[in-house]
Amino acid sequence: MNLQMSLSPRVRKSPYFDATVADGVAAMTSYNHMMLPTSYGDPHGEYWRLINGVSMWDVAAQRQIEVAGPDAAELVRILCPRDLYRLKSGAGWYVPVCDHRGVIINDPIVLKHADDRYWFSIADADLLWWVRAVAAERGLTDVGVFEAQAAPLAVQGPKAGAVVAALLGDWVAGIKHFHFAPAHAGDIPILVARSGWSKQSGFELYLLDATKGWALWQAVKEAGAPYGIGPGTPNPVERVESGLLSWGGDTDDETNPFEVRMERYVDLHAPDDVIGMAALRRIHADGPRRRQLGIFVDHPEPFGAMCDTSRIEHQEDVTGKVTAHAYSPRLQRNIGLALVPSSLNAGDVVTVHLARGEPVEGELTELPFAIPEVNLDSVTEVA
Ligand code: THG
Repeated sequence: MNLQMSLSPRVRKSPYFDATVADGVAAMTSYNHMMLPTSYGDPHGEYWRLINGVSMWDVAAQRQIEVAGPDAAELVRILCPRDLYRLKSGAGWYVPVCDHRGVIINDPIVLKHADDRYWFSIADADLLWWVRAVAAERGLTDVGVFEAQAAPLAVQGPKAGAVVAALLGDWVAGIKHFHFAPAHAGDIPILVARSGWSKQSGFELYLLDATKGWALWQAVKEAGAPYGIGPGTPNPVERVESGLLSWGGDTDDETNPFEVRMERYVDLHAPDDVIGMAALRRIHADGPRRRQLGIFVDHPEPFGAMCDTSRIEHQEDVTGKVTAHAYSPRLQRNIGLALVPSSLNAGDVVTVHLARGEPVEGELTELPFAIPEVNLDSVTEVA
């Protein structure tokens, strides 16, 4: 197949675009109307670099919706079903932004810069229009809502801390989980945060001057060279192993936070005027219809990172779906994320209808996947 995706100004380039091309990016997707690298053509190397070493990702497509002004705090409070009054300046929180039905319409990290200034670091859905509409409908007029010029570059993996310390100084070791601080990489203004879409630890560098994408990429590459840094992308295998949610992939137009293990990010005692609160309380009281679990899929061929969903069947009338498939090199098994009726449990055996071929057997399991303690270097050798 020689299919290409056409580009136009509607699908924007990241400030790191030229640098990722120079380093051999092989595939991209569109995310928040921006190109997002998804492969450098070496899935095996990219996975193990993240697990054992350090990887750098152009995640500029994680756009920042800034909410700033005297009404900002009130607007953000109404948008988030979480006890945000406890969020401190310089920290971020993972939040399920819900509609009036309690359905997740985005799962951003909310970064608080000051009492009157916030960023929503968004997943792939247009939150800007929602935020503006809610502001207008609730009479919150003294607030600006716009896309900030900030472009995250993720540095992820067990050696990420050493690389970011080499780049910015040892003080970065003092940054706590999901906190952030202003910094300079040489003359490049950034925010440095301890966050990132992997469970291998790491940082995100928010570039604040879009003309310096090439320069920041090269600076990180140079600082990381002694640690074997290489380019990567949000990893489709590690994220399934770790059970990290991909909005729009693992969620659909009916998914609420309780179905996808986000209960701990919902405050059921939030005030009644928070959007979705009544629905969330009702869903919580009734019990959610579905639940997200991991699944082991019994298939002889190792899965590539397939985007198709697969239908799950259990005793004919009970159905669900596999929303992400991956071959886990550490478990040496095909795994996936499953959205199934709440009546199903870890240990239940189901039938999986893959996009091609005969139906196969799957076994549901808890998330995140339990990765055994192994000598990772030796696994790298055999895999
Ligand atoms: N970083 C930044 N922005 C982002 C993402 C990111 N925007 C898009 C997308 N990712 C938002 N979605 C997520 C999903 C999961 C996590 C972060 C953002 C995440 N979850 C951990 C978990 O579920 O175990 C930890 C959550 C917590 O500790 O509160 O990290 O990656 N800037």
